[in-house]
Amino acid sequence: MFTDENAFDLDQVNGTNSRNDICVAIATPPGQSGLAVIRMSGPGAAELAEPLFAPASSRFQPVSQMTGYTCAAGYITDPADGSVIDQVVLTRFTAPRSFTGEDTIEISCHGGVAVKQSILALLIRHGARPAEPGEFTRRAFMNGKMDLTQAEAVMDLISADAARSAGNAAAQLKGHLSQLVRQDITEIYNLLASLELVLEFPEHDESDLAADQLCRGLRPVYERLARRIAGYEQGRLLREGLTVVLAGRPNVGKSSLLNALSGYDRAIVTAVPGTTRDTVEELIDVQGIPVRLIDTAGLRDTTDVVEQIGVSRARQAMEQADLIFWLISPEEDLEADLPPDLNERTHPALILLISKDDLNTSMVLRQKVQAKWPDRLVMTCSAVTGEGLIRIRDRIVSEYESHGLDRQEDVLITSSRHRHCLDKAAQAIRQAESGMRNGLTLDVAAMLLRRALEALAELTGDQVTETLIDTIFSRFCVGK
Ligand SMILES: Nc1nc2c(ncn2[C@@H]2O[C@H](COP(=O)(O)OP(=O)(O)OP(=O)(O)O)[C@@H](O)[C@H]2O)c(=O)[nH]1
Ligand SMILES: [Mg+2]
Repeated sequence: MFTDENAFDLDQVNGTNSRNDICVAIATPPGQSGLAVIRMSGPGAAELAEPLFAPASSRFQPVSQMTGYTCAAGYITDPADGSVIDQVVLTRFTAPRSFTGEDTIEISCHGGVAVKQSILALLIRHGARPAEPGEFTRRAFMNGKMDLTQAEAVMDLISADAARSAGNAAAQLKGHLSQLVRQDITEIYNLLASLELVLEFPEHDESDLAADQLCRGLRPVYERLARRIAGYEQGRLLREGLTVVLAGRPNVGKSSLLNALSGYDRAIVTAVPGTTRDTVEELIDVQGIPVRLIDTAGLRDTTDVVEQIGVSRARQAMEQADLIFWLISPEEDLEADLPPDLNERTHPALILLISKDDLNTSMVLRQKVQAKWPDRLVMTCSAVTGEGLIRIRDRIVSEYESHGLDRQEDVLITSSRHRHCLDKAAQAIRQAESGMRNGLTLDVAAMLLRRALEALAELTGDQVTETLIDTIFSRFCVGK
């Protein structure tokens, strides 16, 4: 039950809605917890908090006189009637040394829903405004504390499900992506500068030389951009997870394998063929890679309406899969007609997985299966003994890694926005380069380079529109 604890009717709130007023929000997740943090940022935040906070000891300074990075224990009290709302620890950050770059107060209070709400309401009554989604990060960006890719990384970090995704977001948070892109920007600028020199002083007539130099200079820039774009596919998988589908005929052990891989009894397992009637999805972490593992209804012709829907969902899941394990059980009659999918299917990443290896028939079966489908990789496993599970995980990892073209690249492009900007820049550079070889005039080449620079500046946020900023930050949660 997630109520929106930060929801306030904006009409009730006095004061302006300008971007540098004081905004406040509960920064910790909704619901009950041991502790919660309420965060308030904007010029005058300390003065606002001062009359509402009674320090626990006379040794503590009044809030407005506390120095940055210090905290004080005390009580949040309502001056209207002197009632104590909660015992808290208040931390002061002074501008510009805070996350947002503004004066910031953080109140660590107890995590009861009523307590958090009362403190939030009190601060709002005394002049703060409920923060919009992502407003704290937006302020940090506006105040030059971080660039756009770093701000986006903050959000990725919050929503990262697996260690590698978090690691990549953390690298972007450190600004690695922008650093790389800024190197490209500098190089393109230098090339543009020498080009414009020739354009401005045509009497020197060095245009042939300039064209030659430019072509040679642009090639490596283009190649780097292209490499980064190629890394997007891997970055996307890191962000959205690799989709791995367990498919096969009824009763071959798909659900049992899902349970074994996810470590708990997620899906129902019975000896009755046709147990699973819908797709069952579980997000698991395989060596730091987020994996959407999907168990499907066993494929067979059936008159049962519910099962029919399940079968068509199973086919859909297979179509969207990055990797399919097609399970074959030793109990299955190999000579009987297998679903036509398997014969005709051209999914590049379909692996034949002989299940129930503990039944001890697999060696012969394996040879038979391999003979029947010589082009496919054949593996074995048992959900009962756990045999083969490590190989399955390793296979998932190598599938993931096969999408990565350049492993030296230490930051992956994960956002489609970034990819779009890189695409635009790379295209412009390529046009300039190939155009110059075919007699493109220098001024057109210069225009193309400027277009590439604009696209890259949009990526780092050095040159963005208000609308774009709004779109990006609206994806954030309130309190961040
Ligand atoms: N011996 C042995 N039995 C298994 C193994 N995996 C599954 N089984 C048994 O096979 C039967 C079917 O297992 P499920 O996991 O429900 O198979 P399924 O492919 O999900 O079946 P449907 O959902 O009906 O398509 C159950 O009785 C399981 O206990 C295994 O590795 N070894
Ligand atoms: Mg099942």
